Amino acid sequence: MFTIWGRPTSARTQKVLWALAETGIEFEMVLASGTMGPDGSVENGGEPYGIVDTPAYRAMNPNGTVPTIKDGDFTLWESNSIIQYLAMKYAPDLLYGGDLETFASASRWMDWEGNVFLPHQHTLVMNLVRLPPEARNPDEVEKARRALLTPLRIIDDQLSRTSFIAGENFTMGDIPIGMRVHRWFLFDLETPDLPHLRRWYEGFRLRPAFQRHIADPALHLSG
Ligand SMILES: N[C@@H](CCC(=O)N[C@@H](CS)C(=O)NCC(=O)O)C(=O)O
Repeated sequence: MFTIWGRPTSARTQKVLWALAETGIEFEMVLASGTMGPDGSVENGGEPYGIVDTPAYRAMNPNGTVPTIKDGDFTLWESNSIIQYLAMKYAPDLLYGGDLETFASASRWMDWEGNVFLPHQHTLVMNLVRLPPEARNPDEVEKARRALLTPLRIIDDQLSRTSFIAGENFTMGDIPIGMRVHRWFLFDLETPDLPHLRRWYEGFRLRPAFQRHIADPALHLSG
């Protein structure tokens, strides 16, 4: 039995759901969150899904964050580590071509997503979607937009040389950055010409796993 605890609007949960759908394994999802629930975010008066503050959940994930997975007796948190686990256990050929160097290259882009792209996109999410309108800061939005232009160009440059982020085939490395790039376009901010990134984006958007768990704008734009 494979279980994931998370919420559908969480970027980190979405990445894992995309990877799970790529593997095709059966899983159960338990809705869990301290900050959002069925009626939106706690910031906007909604009730959270909960669970993350219970002793049973904290015993699995002491951070009280989502996602967490349980595969049989094995428990794991940290979204990108979960994706790497899924890749190695269930889909090495599909998610890294069964090749160590491709795995390392994809893994590097996954770290980069968390270290370089995510902090600025988090600012955008808060100031465009999650915070109540009176608490949003347009200067912060512009600063974060500008800060993301460099990483977007780095992705575009990589994709001018390879079809996908870690080589000629789709890998697990495309999942975290792909989700972030989708969010970037949904925010509809001023964007430079990024022809290689656009070509890659138009391609992976057709994947059924992306369509199922990432594509819907409401998953990214509802606070
Ligand atoms: N580095 C962790 C971060 C986990 C994290 O902060 N998740 C967010 C959702 S994207 C969260 O739990 N937010 C609070 C909540 O929903 O209760 C990971 O990648 O899994």
